[in-house]
Amino acid sequence: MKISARAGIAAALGIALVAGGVAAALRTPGPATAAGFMTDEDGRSLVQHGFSTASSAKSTPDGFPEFEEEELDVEYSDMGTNFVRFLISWRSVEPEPGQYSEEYLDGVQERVDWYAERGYHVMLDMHQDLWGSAITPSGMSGNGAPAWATYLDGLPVADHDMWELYYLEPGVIRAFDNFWNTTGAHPELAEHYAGAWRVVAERFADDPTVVAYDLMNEPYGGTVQGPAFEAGPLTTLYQEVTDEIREVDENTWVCLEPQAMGFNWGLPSGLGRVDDPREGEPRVAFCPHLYPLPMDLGDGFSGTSRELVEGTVAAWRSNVLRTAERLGGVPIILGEFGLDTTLPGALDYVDLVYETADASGMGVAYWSRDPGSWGPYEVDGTPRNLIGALDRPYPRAVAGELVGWDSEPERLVITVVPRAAGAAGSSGAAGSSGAAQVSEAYLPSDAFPNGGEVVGGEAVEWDAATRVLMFEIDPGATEVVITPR
Ligand code: MNI
Repeated sequence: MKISARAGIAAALGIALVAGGVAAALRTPGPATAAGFMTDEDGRSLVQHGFSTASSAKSTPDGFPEFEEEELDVEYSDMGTNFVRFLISWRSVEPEPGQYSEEYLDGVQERVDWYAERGYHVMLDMHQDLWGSAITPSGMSGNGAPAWATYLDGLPVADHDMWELYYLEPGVIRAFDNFWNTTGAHPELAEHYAGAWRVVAERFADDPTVVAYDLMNEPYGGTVQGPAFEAGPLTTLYQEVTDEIREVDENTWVCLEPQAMGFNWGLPSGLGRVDDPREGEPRVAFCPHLYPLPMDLGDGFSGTSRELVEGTVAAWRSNVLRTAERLGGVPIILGEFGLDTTLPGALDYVDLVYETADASGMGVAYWSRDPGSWGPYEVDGTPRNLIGALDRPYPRAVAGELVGWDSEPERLVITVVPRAAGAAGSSGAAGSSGAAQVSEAYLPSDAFPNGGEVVGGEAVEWDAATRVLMFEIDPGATEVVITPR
């Protein structure tokens, strides 16, 4: 990969900033784990394991990923996923101002149903990178926003080899400044964006498979950057979109991303709290991304890069937990991390990220489900090395108060807040159905061919076809340990 002098300087600056972030993280230890989880109808804590599906949706004319139903069966059988961060786009929902595409929403529904039939949950991700495809005449660079919402005001957008550098182009910065109304010229754009979300929420409000809306992929502030952007226009937009969604949908979680630049590298966020107008407990979550800077620059996880990346992951974790606490003790889903797994040490990095997410109580969506060097399969469908790293034991649903878990190839340790005998979550509690007290863990076939032995609880049922173990947790237990039987 060719790296320009400007990128080199940006990189050096970034590394200095990240090093500063690490020092800050070590000085002020924050919360150790997420304070909340999304829950199912029975109140069980849900853990998400899956992919962002898929990058190909950014550029297909119909806005759908190049992904077929059969591929979902293959994915389940290879990795036991239960979740997808499914890419949708503003350009597809609202192709002309105020005109919404029912045909597109039908297509999204059709795909959501594939997941529903297999017991998955879906988070719809309103994706954008570099604003939209209308930033250049070729349409080859950005994605997300419709052409009619793209106001470059005559400013140039030069071509680059490294895609991130388009973010520094005057025309792209202006497109964002118009959206956030920093220019004062286009207050209608954010209203349209919230309106597009309302239409999506109207469609999926009563669909139990769609559990969350990721309100904006990798937000970028144009000329307003960092905490000024996050605490200002970004928090304001999230509040407006949340209010609009709640007019039609009281149930689905809204998931907030921080500014991508900086946070993805381990720096803190200035995102403000969003109030959920729904009745009852708020359903707001935090969906950050993780892309350590040395890896953006094409390094693997070895040598000097390995130490910088380890420092980044530690700083990122503490900033994620601190931000989630500030947002109200909200659930966390790592919405994107990923890398070219042909790089040295790549699978060790994947392990490190899962260990970090597991110990902190975060769901994970790997970037991405596309074939090729970052993905689980080659273009011809041949399985890649990533599969072994992603096919790990994990708790899918836990009855009771989940804290975190530790997943080794032949051992899954689930940490919970102990409950008293007879309290909600115990088997045979008066007046509640048996099903609500059962927890579920996914156990890979290689290490757990016959299911699992449970210490700190009791195995109830092993489904050899789905490789899901149902189990109950003993009253008073702080830990459930599952090993192969
Ligand atoms: O790493 C980034 C990223 C770097 C820099 C910037 N700015 C300069 C604003 C923004 C974002 N993004 C990583 C991944 N995110 C997209 C999809 O959301 C993936 O294609 C990237 O690999």
